[in-house]
Amino acid sequence: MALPNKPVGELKAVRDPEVDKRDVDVLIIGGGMAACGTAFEIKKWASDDTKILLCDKAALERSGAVAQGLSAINTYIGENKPEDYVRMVRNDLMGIVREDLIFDLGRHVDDSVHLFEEWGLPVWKKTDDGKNLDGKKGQKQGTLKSGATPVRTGKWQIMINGESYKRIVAEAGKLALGEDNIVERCFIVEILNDKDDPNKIAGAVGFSLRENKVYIISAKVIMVACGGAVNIYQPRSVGEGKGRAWYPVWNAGSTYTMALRAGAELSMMENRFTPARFKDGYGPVGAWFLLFKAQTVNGLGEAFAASDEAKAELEKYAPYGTAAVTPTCLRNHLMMKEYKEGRGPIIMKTTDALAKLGETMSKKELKHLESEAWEDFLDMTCGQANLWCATNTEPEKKDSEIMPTEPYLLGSHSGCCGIWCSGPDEDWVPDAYKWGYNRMTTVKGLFTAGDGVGCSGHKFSSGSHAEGRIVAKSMIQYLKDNPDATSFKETDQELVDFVYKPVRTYLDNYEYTTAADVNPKYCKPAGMAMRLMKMTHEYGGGTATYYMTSGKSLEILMDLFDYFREDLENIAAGDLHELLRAWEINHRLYTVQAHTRHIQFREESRFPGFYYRSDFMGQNDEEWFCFVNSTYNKETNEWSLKKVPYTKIISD
Ligand code: SFD
Ligand code: AMP
Repeated sequence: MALPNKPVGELKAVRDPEVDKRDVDVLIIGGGMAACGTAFEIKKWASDDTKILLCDKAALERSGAVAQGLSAINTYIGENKPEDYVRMVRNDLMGIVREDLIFDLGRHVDDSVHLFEEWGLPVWKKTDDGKNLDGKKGQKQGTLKSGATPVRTGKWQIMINGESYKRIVAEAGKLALGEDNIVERCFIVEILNDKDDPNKIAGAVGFSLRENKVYIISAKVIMVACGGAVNIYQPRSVGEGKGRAWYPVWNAGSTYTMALRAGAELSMMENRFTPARFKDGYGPVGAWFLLFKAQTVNGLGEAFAASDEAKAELEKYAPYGTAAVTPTCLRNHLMMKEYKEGRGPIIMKTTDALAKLGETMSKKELKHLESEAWEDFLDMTCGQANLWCATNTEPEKKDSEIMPTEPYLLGSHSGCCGIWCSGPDEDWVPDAYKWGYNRMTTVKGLFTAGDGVGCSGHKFSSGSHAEGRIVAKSMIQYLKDNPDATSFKETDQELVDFVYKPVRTYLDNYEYTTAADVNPKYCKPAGMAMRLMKMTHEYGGGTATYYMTSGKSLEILMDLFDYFREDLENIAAGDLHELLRAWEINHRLYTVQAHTRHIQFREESRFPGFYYRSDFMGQNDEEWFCFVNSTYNKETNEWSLKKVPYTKIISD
């Protein structure tokens, strides 16, 4: 249950918090799409006496990437084949993906979409004469499960009225799991390993955002699904626009950091996502490209993406660049080329697109189309709609600029970084890809889903939910095989001291100066956040350098990370939200270190448009057509990286 907000101000942190100890069989960390899938599914497989706990740093109804809602479900297989879904994902991610995980997801995802509709999510439908019906009218056409036709934007995407998407999905998860088994406003800081087997999990530690309380949780099996990582690079929106980003600012790389610190192997952490978005408001472009068939032009008004020069550029990246749908990174790459050669900005011709669609519509239908254009943003990025209002932008009268954003790390959207997981234990899955329990990481008892699973992008909201459900079944299977209690070596006192260290640093030193934020004895999270983002922005291929980095820049960055890590020991927090930010910075640091170390290791530019190595431009299939995996040793602060072979399962 979530505790209510305090009537005024922040809750001051105290030196000695209360300790709340829990002993459960299953711990679910996170409350997003994946975790809600697990919450919904798990009791079906567990025995009645299985103790399950879910901890979310926020409130399930509006937490994670779907907080504001969404206007499309980007993975619905429908009339397509899961094999073709694998081919699409493989092409979009430049060839190196885990086809077992993707196929497994593709064959299960539609069931989650059918459930969403059953729970009340309005899905747009096509009429027999090809018209689009949304809202209640769409619902009257019948359900997808009963054979109604969705409004497809692309081959895989369907339109929804999804402002309340997360509330609907959370409600079902909460109901199935029971509110007593859910702790909201609880930030998990660290996963704890078993005292006798360092490659096995035994619990986790976190703290409350509403009370001075530390949670110490023993668990036999854990799922970590805390989404991706945002604000690891300086965003384009700074100063007055600070806080705006496309992916959810509150997802701080906790998935990757907690897993890597527990010893889990990561994979393809070099991959990132720098989505083309409506400039400054970060409004998504998918509906504009696919549903409204809008075109982009450069600053000279040229349709640059269709030019002969663009074709020649894409041919360099065949077979991906020459495929029917250009991979996301290469679409960006073409834009970056325009910017770099002085032909920016890039303009989305919203006016032409709506005018063309309007040619065959009545006045009423046209009005409805215009309101759909607004709803696309009001459903999932309402800041973009605000920006349109603020800048007198009526999309039918005035075009908008689009631009690739700062880098985000994620494994569920059009990126594929994450944790190296076992695939399904089935005979068509290569031995190197499976070790017993589907979606278990390389640490015994630690599972992940959604943004956490590496090498398997394009799951989106529906796929993340479906993957959470796959994990539910798999965790219970693991629990049945491993019923014995686990225990960690840390004492309660050590764990409290660890989690509340920033509070103690603050209380010990704040009286030394008159301004709480300026103190020679500590650093505050706000300043550390800016410092981290400046480092990665300039040296790690941020927007400052058009996503370009090099061996030398990365070498400097690694040094800066070391100083940063030392200073993090002196981070201070005066209230509970500041304590949250202190730990978020810590999680961001480890995540972005993993990211840039992978970029350093992979001596090629596999994903042009997402990032470039100036010293290794172009792809080098001979040496680098493989996964890059890494591990971290928290006792020695050492990273190890290696190449892992790729196996093709689905033919071209
Ligand atoms: O338009 C801790 N996504 C889209 N998916 C679609 O299907 N259609 C779209 O239209 C999509 N688009 C889109 C999308 C996302 C965003 C932000 C926008 C637009 C603006 C992607 C999906 O949303 C995404 O794939 C899934 O949500 C991923 O699911 P998951 O479960 O991996 O992550 P989450 O939902 O963000 O949840 C994370 C949870 O973890 C919690 N958390 N809890 C405890 N301790 C910690 N340390 C924690 N750290 C985080 C969070 O509170 C949250 O509950 S479009 O662009 O294409
Ligand atoms: P976005 O709004 O960019 O997140 O995209 C939503 C969905 O549309 C995702 O499945 C994207 O892969 C897809 N998409 C976006 N833009 C294009 C495009 N220009 N061509 C093909 N697919 C696209």
